[in-house]
Amino acid sequence: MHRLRTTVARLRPLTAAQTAQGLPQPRPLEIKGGLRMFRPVRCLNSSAAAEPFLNGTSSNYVEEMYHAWLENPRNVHKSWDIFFRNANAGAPPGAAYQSPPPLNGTSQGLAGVQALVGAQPNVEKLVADHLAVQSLIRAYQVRGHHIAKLDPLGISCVDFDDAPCTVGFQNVGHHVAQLDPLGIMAFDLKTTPPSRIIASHNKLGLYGLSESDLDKVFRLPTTTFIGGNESALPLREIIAASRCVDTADHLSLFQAAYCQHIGVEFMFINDVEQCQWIRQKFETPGIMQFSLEEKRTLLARMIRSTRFEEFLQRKWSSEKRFGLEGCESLIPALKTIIDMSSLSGVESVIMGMPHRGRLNVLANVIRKELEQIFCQFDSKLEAADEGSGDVKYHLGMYHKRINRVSDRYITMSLMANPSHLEAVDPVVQGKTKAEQFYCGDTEGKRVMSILLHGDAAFAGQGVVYETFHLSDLPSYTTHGTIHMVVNNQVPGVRVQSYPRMARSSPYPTDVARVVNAPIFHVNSDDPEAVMYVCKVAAEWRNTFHKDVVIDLVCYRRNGHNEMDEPMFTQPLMYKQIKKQKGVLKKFAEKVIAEGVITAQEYEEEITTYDKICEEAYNRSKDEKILHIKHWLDSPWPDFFTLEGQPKTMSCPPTGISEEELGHIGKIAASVPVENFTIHGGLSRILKGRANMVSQRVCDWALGEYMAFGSLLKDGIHVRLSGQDVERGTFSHRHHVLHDQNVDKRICIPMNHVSPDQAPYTVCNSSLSEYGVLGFELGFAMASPNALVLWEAQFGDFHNTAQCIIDQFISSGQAKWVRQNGIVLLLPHGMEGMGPEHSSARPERFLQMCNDDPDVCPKPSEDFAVRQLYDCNWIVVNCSTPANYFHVLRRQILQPFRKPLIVFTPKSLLRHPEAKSSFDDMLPATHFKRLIPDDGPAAARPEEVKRVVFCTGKIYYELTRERKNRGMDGTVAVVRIEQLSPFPFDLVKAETDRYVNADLVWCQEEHKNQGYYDYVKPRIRSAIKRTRPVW
Ligand SMILES: Cc1ncc(C[n+]2csc(CCOP(=O)(O)OP(=O)(O)O)c2C)c(N)n1
Repeated sequence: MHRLRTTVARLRPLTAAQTAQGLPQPRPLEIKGGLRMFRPVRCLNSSAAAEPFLNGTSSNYVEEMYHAWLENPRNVHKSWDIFFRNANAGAPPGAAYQSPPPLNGTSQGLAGVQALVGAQPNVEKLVADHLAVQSLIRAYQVRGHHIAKLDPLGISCVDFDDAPCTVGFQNVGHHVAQLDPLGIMAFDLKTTPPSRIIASHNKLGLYGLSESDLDKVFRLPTTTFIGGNESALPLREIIAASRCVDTADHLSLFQAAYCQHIGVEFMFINDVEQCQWIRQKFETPGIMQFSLEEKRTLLARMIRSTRFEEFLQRKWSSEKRFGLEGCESLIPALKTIIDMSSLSGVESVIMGMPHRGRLNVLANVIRKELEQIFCQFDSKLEAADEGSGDVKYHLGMYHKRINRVSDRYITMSLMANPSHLEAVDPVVQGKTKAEQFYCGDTEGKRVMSILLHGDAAFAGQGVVYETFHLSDLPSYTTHGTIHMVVNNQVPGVRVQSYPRMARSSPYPTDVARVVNAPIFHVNSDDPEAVMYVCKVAAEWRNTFHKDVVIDLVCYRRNGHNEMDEPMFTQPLMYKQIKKQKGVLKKFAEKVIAEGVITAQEYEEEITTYDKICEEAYNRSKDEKILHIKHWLDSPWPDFFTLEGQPKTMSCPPTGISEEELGHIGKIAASVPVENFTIHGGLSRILKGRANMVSQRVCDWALGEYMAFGSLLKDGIHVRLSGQDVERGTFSHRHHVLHDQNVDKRICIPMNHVSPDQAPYTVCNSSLSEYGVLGFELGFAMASPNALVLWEAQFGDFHNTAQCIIDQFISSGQAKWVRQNGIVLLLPHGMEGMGPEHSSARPERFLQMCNDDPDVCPKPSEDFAVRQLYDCNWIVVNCSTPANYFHVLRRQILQPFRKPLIVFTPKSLLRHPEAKSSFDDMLPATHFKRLIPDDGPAAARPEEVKRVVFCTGKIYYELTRERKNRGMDGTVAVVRIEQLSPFPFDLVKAETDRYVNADLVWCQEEHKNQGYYDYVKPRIRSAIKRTRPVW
């Protein structure tokens, strides 16, 4: 009760008139920025109802009353006056108090009580008014963006529900609900103060306010910066008055902050500090100011952006170029982000973007030589290397240059991307993470990413969501990405007409809300607003290292491409677009009127840039050959020769010394940290490993340990990522040990192999295949000196990442001359899990191999390596731990990088026969592409009636059956361990040995699945079709 009354005293509103008339000790009226500002005034001689006598603990309050009374007894209420007089006269504690005198005369008692009761509704109104104003303020913060003028065409079709919506407890109450049955929920949601808010524009009545309240002065809550230095304002200035006001001069402060060309969506963020930060950036009066220099730079950038597209249009009017017309502000937007980031210490920016505006970004942001861009429009240009066609809008780029604003070097790379929209998002994240990792940038202060999106793709593609969900995971975070949505309000190529048909969310950006990324919607026809928003976004990223989204609301002046007729499907929109004055023109007129630049200077600037383009165009005619390798987003300069070739065409043996095997084996069987208690079951597993080491054998997990450990020892970073990879889905790996007594205490023995080893990263991923595989692919792009592996929990799950496999992994080199050594581990085997959950679908991977089934490559000394160099990827199914060990090491020791697909076993992980001796892993040993039969059949090959070729685990079933049937001497079982590139030479050698045998392929998969369709024609080619293959 005491608190409420104290608050009531503070909240009492004064009308502006009262304030100006000078009620007790009025403070001066100030004029600021054309707005009247009122200082708050404390009224201490308020009514008995407003200030009933307080007992108890309000010492501050009493003290204030006392000081006010000392100044002038009339400043305070009669009851306080009597109290202080009595107290000063020496009345004992408790005796100084007298009941308040009645307001209407001298009689006390009932009349006094009635007076209090009668005044109560005023108190309630007082409280209600202030709460209403707070609600209104919050409503602007929450929903101001709904009425912001974001659409440059003024025809926005996004229909926001104007019905009252309550937030507050309803919105954030779930943050404090006790949801975790264990009561140990680690997730710490900071709550915004719960309150009930009705957001609706110009509906004072809904808040219990009326026009007569507009001149009352209200104290501002601490959750707004709208008052600048003032802590109270008249309602009229806080919010929009009931009648619509058009000119900026007459806008209310909240309208100016939230309802103009910038719409800020942030109130869903559950961090008070972050919300306050954003409020300060957008509410502080006069905060959006630019220097003359900034305005000039902005104009120059707008000129480049606009004139570049116009130049292309003039020169190649009948070519597709996916131009930026209608969103020319994108270029200054990106450049502002890069300037700000460079100023704050960022040295490398990695970007991913779709086709629209890509050439402009290459020319004016990355600063690729213009002639290199123009020459690509020449149809006679020949490719010098293996890269393939239609790459103009897909090529990547890497460029280091001085940033003029910060005067510091900055490297910019634009990742090559496929047509599949948004597929590049996680790849950019992975590459960014890798660059951060390799330069020790643990907080993302030196390397950052920017992702550009189309509005339809951002809303529609699930990988956007998957990528957002990586953004705050320790092993996947890139410490904040700036997302820029080129929202031209045309959701699709040409078939769909309205956003209403393309998504179910009001904005295309709503997906970002799941990670609490603030969303800044901005009208792209206001370049200054765009620049401001970009500055804030860069500062946000630099301050909080979290994702942020800029929704650049624009339009598409042409169709999907320049050849398209948009009027077919969007007649009204395009009528409006035809009338729309270009943004450059509008902005130039504005800054010329402001005196920032003269009309003549403007024309000169245009002429200068046009001349630059013209000269580059002339030079471009000299380019006869297109070198796609000049368009690499991640060059590996020391890995190749200057000509971009492998330094050798041989691969050293992949075995390691006995001593090294023993040492790594010991680490794999130990807990290399003191006082660390592991689970009893795990102790048994480690003991089993120790036994194997003493017997000089490896099972699958130990073979993998040997490969990883030895590479780490040689300074090769190893990163293994995927769902449950730390333990291994089949509980065989256990690379991360957990202390059973200390929560979250872990130990990774692999990081204890050697003092100067490379770090080992093993990380359980989120439950995503598309996003995580894309991420790891990007990680593997950053450096050739890392073994990056992604393991599917079960092999069939790779199909949700099919886009990354099809678009990047299988075809990346052919399209972009881009090598990548990513390893896919795909548990495979028909082991009782049903038809859709057993197979990693080897047939699909084999179908995408580029080796010709009908052509046996010529035998040569470096046959095996050359075959690897020529293939698009390597597909293996190893039957022994030793071969798995070798193939992993070969990935790094071979002089180039190729993706490696490994079908890994399930039951073989614990199969007693699926073990390898150390002898098979010693120096001079290597990966066996084919393992011949080494039993009685091989000893007397002429007696063999049948050679059974197979791959993987079925070998063990075949040999058991052969033994059971007493056929060891008549049936040879040959394992093809490397399916692609196909070991034509070794298969031929085997068939030559068994001259009297028929040739059979055996697999556990159905005949139209598995390997049969791939191997059969190749075996036949290997033997020149001299014998049938069954
Ligand atoms: C995954 C995928 N599906 C479909 C397409 C075909 N496509 C190319 S551009 C485009 C429209 C994309 O719209 P939006 O994201 O709004 O970008 P805009 O073209 O309008 O800039 C579509 C559907 C594609 N490239 N990728």
